[in-house]
Amino acid sequence: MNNYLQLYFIMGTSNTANADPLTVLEEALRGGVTCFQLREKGPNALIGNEKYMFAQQCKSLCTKFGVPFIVNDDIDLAIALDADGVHIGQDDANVRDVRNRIGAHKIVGLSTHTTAEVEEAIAAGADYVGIGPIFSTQSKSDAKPVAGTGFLEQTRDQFPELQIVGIGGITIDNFVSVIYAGANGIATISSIANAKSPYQTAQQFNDLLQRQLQKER
Ligand code: FQP
Ligand code: MG
Repeated sequence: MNNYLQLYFIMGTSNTANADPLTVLEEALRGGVTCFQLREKGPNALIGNEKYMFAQQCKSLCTKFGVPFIVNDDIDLAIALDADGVHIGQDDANVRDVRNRIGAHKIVGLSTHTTAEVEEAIAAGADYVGIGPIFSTQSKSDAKPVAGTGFLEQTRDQFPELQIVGIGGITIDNFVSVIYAGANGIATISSIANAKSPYQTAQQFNDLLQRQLQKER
């Protein structure tokens, strides 16, 4: 699971317009996404047993493709499903508590916006940090102001070994600058979830990412 952050797909049932979310996920996986985060949020989000059932189906698709299945925010759900990990923001939970609850071998990701947060993420044993929004995004109504690649670059300079994924408004046309800034990978909702062909788009991302990451080495 070394390069699992490379092409990190995030989705919930409200992100796929008229397409069936499980079909979109399967296509994205077929196209080569390297990690999946279930982010079931928003006005029409599934809850309770429906959320559980949907999450279980997502997990089994991820397992079929050998891709880590990460749950956004909902630690209980992650534990109930024996998910591969969780992603939390600064206001969601405490990384040390989450780590204690889900276990040493699970993936814990944390959103960070300041150097102090990055230092704490490392100290608390987060596996990776999410940095963004790099560009402007429609996918998150309470997103922070656009940050560009500056903070990511600075974080990479300070912490050469840290696993970093860039997020927010990332597309086929702009992701190169995010890798160039030092990200291990990019996270996206809409560029894949809303693509005409999630399969082709994921594949295209993957090809170009591979090429770009090779150049960096
Ligand atoms: N980075 C990533 C990842 N995933 C995310 N979900 C976020 C950042 C945002 O808690 P948060 O996390 O600030 O907002 P929300 O819970 O609404 O997503 F790094 F994985 F790409
Ligand atoms: Mg959150």
